[in-house]
Amino acid sequence: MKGFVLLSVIVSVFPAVHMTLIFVYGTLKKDQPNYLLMRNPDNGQAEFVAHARTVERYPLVIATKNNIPFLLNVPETGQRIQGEIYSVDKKMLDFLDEFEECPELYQRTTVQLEVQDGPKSGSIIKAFMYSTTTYEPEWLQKPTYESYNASGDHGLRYVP
Ligand code: PCA
Repeated sequence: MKGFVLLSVIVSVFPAVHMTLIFVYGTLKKDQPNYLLMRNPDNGQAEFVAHARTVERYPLVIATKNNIPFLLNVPETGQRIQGEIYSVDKKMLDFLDEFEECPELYQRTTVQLEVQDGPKSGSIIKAFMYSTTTYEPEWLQKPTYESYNASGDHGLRYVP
């Protein structure tokens, strides 16, 4: 019983121990087509942490007939990418892995981020993101974006 009480206290004081940081740069961002999936409690918990941009430059392109955003795992080309950091529980992480067809379509890799607001503003932190190393060579010739917007001037409407 004592052990249980102690454990409960530890879990309530450190609720973040079971959480994972995820950087989203595409359709999962606020106001983008798949954001509501992260807000649905049936999928798990996701808490907004901060806006951030990648420390490295990457090509963020829109590809396939469904106009899907992909951050290509090719550092030092493209731009520093704008996105949002969320703290997610295991249930949401599992949900997102499945939704993003990880590891077939995207691979969950780690990325270094510069935090842009909130208490950790200015610091460099690491998080997971869904990027891809399995792209068609011609994707490297596509226009790149610093900040993805499904309804941007590019006119490439995302097909869910
Ligand atoms: N969903 C993930 C990867 C690209 C996408 O559309 C995201 O928003 O980060």
